[in-house]
Amino acid sequence: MKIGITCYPTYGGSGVVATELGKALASKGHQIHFISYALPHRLNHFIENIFFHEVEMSNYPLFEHNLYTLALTSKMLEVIEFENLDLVHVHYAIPHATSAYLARQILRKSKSDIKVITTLHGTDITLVGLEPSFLPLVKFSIEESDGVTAVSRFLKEKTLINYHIEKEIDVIYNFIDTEIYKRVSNENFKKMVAPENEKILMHTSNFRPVKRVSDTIKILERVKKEIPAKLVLIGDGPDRSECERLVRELNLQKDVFFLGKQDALAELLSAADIFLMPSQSESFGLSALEAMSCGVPVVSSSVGGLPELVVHNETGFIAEFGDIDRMSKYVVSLLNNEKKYQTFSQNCRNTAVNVFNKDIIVPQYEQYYDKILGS
Ligand code: GMT
Repeated sequence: MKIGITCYPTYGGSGVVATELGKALASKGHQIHFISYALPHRLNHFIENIFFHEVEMSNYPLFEHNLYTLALTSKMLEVIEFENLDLVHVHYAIPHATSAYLARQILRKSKSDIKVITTLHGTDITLVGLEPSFLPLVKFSIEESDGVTAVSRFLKEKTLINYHIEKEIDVIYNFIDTEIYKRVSNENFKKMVAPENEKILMHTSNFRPVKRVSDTIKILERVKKEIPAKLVLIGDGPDRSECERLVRELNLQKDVFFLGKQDALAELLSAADIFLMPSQSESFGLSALEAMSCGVPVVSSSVGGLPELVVHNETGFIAEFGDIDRMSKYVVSLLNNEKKYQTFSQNCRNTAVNVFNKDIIVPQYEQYYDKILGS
């Protein structure tokens, strides 16, 4: 199959899923054409069957705001025609689903056709998509897509309810390469962070307000009263300065490590005892899955799609978002019970391998493509 994939090329989870999907499909012999404004960051070396097409932006002085949606449409049209694509699969509805819709309509004028599949990831539906300036267009673009998938049951239900849509939406969960995300020895890092063998709590995110990163610091403060512990924060974003300020205010400078953006995540996650995800909204929680695949139990909020991933009292614990006391108690109780901890850790790895494995989920996308192309 010849497939066009459009996604945000940055560190966000939707871009990661789109890029890993493209790589997995390419390894199975499909020809994949990424169309975006920059090279997705996980495509940093040559991979057979993968091509990248950069969307060029005009800087004409009259256009005070950039017209990316239109430039993307034109690039999609060019690639669809020149490369003879079978379908375009866009990740994150805004504005990608709208550009793909426009491209398809333009092609229909010249009697050719292309199938458009939209995968919904999160805030495109639960947050920014609901803003009045986007809502009608998001609803329309979803309704007009030939196929729509969502990364959790929660997100599917939210889409149908919030946008009054009656369309069939298939749930295809996010996936993980369990051969890359697995526990490896990382004694040097452990020694650096926890020289006295303290327990290590970890969190990775883009430090957006919705992630509630400051809650992880408040959890550490409470946990430390019961067990010697450290906190490692990976990633960067708007809330980082505020978190650094909170660390100083609580006098936790020696206990909290800000690593910034990192690539070798499996090595870092392998050093963790508990992964924290106290988000206010989370349609799936890909970084929690990355941790679970490395055998790290998760203590998270119970919002969105998280309960579909973090099974309470099996692979971790969930609590209402903002309930820092309860999350801290869960961390302490799990870290104090070695037998239970080992069972949870094994459950996490098993869930990643048996439920969310790349080899299980990627064929679901292939079957979905066949279904849409045959319809
Ligand atoms: O929706 C976002 O905030 C951005 C998006 C991304 O690009 O990181 O994150 C969403 O998609 C991920 C991949 O499917 C999910 O794992 C995240 O849970 C989801 N984020 C939210 O729902 C806040």
